[in-house]
Amino acid sequence: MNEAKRIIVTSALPYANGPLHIGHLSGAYLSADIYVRFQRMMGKDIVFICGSDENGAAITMKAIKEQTTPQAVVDNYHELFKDSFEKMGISFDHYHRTSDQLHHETAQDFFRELHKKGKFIEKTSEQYYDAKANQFLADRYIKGTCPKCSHDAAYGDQCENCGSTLSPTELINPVSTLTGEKPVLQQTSHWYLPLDQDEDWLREWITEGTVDGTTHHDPSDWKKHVIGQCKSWLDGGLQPRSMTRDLDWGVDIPKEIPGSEGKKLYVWMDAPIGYISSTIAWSKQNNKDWKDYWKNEDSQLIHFIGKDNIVFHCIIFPAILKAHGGFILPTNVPANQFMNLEGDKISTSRNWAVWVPEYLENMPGKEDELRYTMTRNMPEQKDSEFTWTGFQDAVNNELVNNLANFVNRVMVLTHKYYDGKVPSFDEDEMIVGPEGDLETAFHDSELLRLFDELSEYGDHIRAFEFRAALAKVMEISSLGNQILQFNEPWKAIKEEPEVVAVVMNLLLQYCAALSLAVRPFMPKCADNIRSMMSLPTIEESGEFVELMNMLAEGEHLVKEDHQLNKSAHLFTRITDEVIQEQVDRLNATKESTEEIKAPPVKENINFDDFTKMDFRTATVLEAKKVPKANKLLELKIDLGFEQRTVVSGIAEQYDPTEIIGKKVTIIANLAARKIRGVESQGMVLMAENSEGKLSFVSPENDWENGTIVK
Ligand code: B3M
Ligand code: ZN
Repeated sequence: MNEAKRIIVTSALPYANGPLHIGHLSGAYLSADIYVRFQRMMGKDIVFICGSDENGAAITMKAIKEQTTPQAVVDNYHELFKDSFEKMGISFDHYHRTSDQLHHETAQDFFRELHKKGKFIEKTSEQYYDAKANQFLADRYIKGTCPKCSHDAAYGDQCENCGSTLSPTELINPVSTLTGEKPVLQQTSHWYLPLDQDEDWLREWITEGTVDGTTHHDPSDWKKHVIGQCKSWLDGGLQPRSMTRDLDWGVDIPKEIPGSEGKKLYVWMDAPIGYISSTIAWSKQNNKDWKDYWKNEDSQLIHFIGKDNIVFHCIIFPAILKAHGGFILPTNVPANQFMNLEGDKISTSRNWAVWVPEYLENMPGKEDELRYTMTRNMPEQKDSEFTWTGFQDAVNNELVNNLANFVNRVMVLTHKYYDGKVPSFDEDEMIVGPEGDLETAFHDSELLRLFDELSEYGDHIRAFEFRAALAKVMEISSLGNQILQFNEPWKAIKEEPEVVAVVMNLLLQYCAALSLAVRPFMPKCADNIRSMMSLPTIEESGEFVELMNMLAEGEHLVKEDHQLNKSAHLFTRITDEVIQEQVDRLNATKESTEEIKAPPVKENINFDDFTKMDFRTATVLEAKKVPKANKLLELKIDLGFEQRTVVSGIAEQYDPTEIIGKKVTIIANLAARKIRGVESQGMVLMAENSEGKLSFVSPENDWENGTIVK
């Protein structure tokens, strides 16, 4: 794989129908920002693209609910997003919007090109029509009784009570949410993308990383859960997917195409094209050619998204790009898993979230603290958890006690002993290293240690392992604290001033290196360190390359006699009161849940009976529906010492794609039995609540598969 000349990075376009919450940040925005800031410091030609996703039924539903217009809804959230992203330091090169005319034209040109090339198949089908509203109804505009659990307010596409995926015609007693009328089935035609015809090349591209036998990327660079989800979709068989809808809001089908009247582009066709229209807008403002980034094989395309968007970015959009022709395909789609909140899934409808605008209002000036906490808990490989006490611990025990404390001590001692000037020193002086052993004045070899640590840091970021890269930064700060602790300059200054000079000079090099390493994660903290040290502001244009060259040459990052500015505290402690306030605020919004009525306990068994059962931890590797069995999924489970097939009755609540990588508990010595023709070798433990909702019983820690549960 040759080095990319250009990189285009996109973050999922947030739906403009609700504020951003921390789950959005951890999923697609903070991760991308860390990566882009680092690559800018590597001197890369990189462009960071996003914008508001303003089309689709979700927007018009919100407008109806708020008795306003779709444009008013998207205008409000578009401004709110821009403000939130800017304050959180998400440094897009261009933030566009899909209600914009340029986007409509770009998306229409895309549709026109596919239509001209005969890439669509036109199909007529029956859809619900509301005669009073005089329009066809999108799935979400239809409500009725769920055929699976009899919940009386299921939507046309999904029952939120039992989680079943539905189609509108399955609903019992459907009504239109627009007028309350009973809708009638009417014929309508749409343009479908025959994804079934893309299955072969998509499978090759996803699993081999090749296109028509030519290497495109290395699949081992992709996250396993992303590939696993794509394989599940491919194994399930791709179906033709309609790329148009009967809607009154969104991108018109080009007027010259017969039958286009009243039809709009499917939002998941138009939204990803929003990345391209946003790049076009950016290129116009920056005198660049957008085609260099989207149509040139020596460019790389990287999509940052949450796991619920994987199929759209790894299957549907690549199929659209390939159908159009001339576009590059994504080199990587490092989708994150979900961030949960205080033991529960973040939920917009249940208002169970830490909303970014609220955080910014309640915790002014603490953007870097949130960036730090979100990164150290980033759900890179599996779902993770945000808790307010965890936030407090991360800030107080790590940012304050480690990083801020280290930089402050070095600054204060330099002012105290050398009037704030970087001291000169004797190269041959002995000092105590971070391992606590007395070593020769290894000042320059110590700089090589910094070089090694920062090389690993850079490798982690390039591999989208942001937690590990951040841990490296904190490790360097800890090493610095250890050198301080072992050499005790406050004592040695009288008897061995020459030792103190080496130590303080060295630790000032550490601080200068940290100011750059911190930058992608906490830009304000980085600027504060640079300003305290009276070093040039970071412009994010190749500084990291320069740093590494200097360290490799043993060159000092701050020169002798360089005058520091006054020292200041980088972070302050978060008090219990502040945390309690956030927890109370969160709980005040949580709707009360009915009293859970647990079924009676079964009759007792003796301990010997219990010891006969062998429970183990395991991971779901693959999942697919069992043909003709609505309730069943066939799972491939990794038990560590072996892989097994297990059939599980969870298909009505879990989509195969969303459980790849899930940690589960299974009973491993249950005799194998055939279920609908599939031999099931064990059983996955599920908790079922009083409403019939299911939940996995997962181990708390991420230990090896096959761990005994007793
Ligand atoms: N707005 C879905 C979401 O916000 C959608 C992303 C579009 S990226 C092209 O999760
Ligand atoms: Zn249901």
